[in-house]
Amino acid sequence: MPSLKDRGFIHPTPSDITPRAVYEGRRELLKGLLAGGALMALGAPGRAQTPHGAKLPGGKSAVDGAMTMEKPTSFDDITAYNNFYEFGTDKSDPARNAGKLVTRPWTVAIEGAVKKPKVYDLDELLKLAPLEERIYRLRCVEGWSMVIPWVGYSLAELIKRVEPMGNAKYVEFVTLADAKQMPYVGSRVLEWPYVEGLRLDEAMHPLALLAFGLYGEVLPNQNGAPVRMVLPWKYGFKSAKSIVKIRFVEKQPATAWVKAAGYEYGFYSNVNPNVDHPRWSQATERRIGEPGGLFAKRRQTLMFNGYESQVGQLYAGMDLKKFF
Ligand SMILES: Nc1nc2c(c(=O)[nH]1)N[C@H]1C(S)=C(S)[C@@H](COP(=O)(O)O)O[C@H]1N2
Ligand SMILES: [Mo]
Repeated sequence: MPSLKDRGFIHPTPSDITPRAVYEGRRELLKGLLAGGALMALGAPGRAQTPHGAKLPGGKSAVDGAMTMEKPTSFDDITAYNNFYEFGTDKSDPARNAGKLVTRPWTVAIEGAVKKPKVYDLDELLKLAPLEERIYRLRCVEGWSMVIPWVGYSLAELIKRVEPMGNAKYVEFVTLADAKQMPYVGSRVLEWPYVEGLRLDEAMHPLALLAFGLYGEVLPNQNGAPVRMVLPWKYGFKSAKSIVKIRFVEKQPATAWVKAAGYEYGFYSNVNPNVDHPRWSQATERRIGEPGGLFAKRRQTLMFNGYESQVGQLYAGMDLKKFF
């Protein structure tokens, strides 16, 4: 099998990523241009401003670990610095290219080993359980992190209703792959659709969130509208965006990143500062939006991204170097 590099792309190393200082510089430039009213003349500037969406408030969550005390990253950073490869490989591509994604009507098909398979309409899904606010840390495998106030409910709420059968051992998430709307679907960056997966007990954990919004508003398209997963103890790529199908299966799903580079990205991909990526350390991380740009002090990455007391039991007795 050809390596990702031969196919023209590889999940970037931290040094490949647009240096924050450059990115911040562009922002300052953009602010200056806005102040001077010169934006119209410029065409497409470096940073697209995301308009605010319809309100979607969430109530207080009683789930243990649902509310980190850390300061949320700004709406502008959360919506301008994204990985969503269907829309491009630069951090600024999703904000630029996802604006026209049609997110209504939208359905999510529940299939496979369940007693009650069903195609849910988005509006039905939104009413399935009370929406909660969950402030989670998100740690990307590339070595940066954010704090995001999501709106959604535990995926377990949906799983309970469809009644998995005894042979349902894993859950597979299949996301939209529409080349007409997504310019990189068809490119050789990854195999499309983008597929992710969890063991059923991971999927049932109350922290595993089915998210519909952030900052009390419907999800911006670049953040995975209209519905996505958020798994705060795993690297960001496990949290599939723009989900169209959830399948209950007996065998471990073949996920997009494992297929692309299984020696670098494992099925579990729990945040673990003691297991390095083959090409870089996972011991520390850079918090997006903190002053200092590239030279800001890096934070220590925490085991299971700081959610060890909540999720550690799921992995009791497992060799985490082997099951990375
Ligand atoms: N469908 C899809 N989901 C995806 C991705 C993607 O490329 N396609 N990227 C993942 C990665 S690498 C990260 S870090 C998170 C980023 O989520 P955010 O942009 O909301 O912060 O989304 C994940 N979900
Ligand atoms: Mo990521």
